[in-house]
Amino acid sequence: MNIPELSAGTSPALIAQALDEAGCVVVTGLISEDDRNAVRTELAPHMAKARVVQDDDPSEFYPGLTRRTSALVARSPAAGKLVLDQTSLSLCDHFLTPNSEYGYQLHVSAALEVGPGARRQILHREHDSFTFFDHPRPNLIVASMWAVTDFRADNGATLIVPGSHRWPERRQATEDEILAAEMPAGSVLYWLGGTLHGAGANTADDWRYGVILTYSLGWLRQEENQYLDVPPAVARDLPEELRHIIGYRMYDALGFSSDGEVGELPV
Ligand SMILES: O=C(O)CCC(=O)C(=O)O
Ligand SMILES: [Fe+2]
Repeated sequence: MNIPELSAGTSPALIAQALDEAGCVVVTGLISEDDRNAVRTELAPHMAKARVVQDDDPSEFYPGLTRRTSALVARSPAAGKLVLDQTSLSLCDHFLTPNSEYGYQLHVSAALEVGPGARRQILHREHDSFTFFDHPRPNLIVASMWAVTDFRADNGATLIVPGSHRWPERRQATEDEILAAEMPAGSVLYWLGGTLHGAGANTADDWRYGVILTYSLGWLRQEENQYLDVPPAVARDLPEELRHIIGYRMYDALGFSSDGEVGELPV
């Protein structure tokens, strides 16, 4: 099975169909160069502080020779714009709303740079924390990786196993089933919570720069604690839709707070 590739402007229904069938899909041409540059510029002071581990520990989730920063909604308005991208939201509507009638939420935000010499990341599934559900698990997560630079097989493009979202838990991927999601800067790779994937090894001289944004059902615990990463004093000034998607709102009876009328910030 291959990674389907579609271009921006393709109907949301066709993108959703490809993602459903393969468990992954690349959509090209979704972010402009200006927006990519804005993300990099806004995050640069935070990336500069990221510690790059030189001695790789093979059991660590994140390989050495990589750089990461989170809390993107607080740190980068340009990344906040990506969180609300219409293609992403339409995929969340399709895959998450049936299991989460009061809405979905941002689950993780991070900029991930893979440096020369970095090893391959351990293949994993984004929904691995939700062990309560038996395999194959229901749709809990939609994930996206935004290519800020070109993603090539030799500079650490995300590795993905098409079709693995429907596999039994124990089935291991063979090498020929693991594909590099090569895509030009400005593209996005989408995958489902059950699809096996991980960052590729970087055998080239340049750093691969990607922004991962994942979304989950509104009644699950978020992987990134948005209330700490985007505290009320920051959330108050965000566009309402962005504040809502990071969790400053009620999900039915869940999430009230004594300070807000319905679990939302007073504005
Ligand atoms: O960096 C990548 O290509 C993948 C990262 C990833 O899968 C993760 O952080 O969960
Ligand atoms: Fe992942």
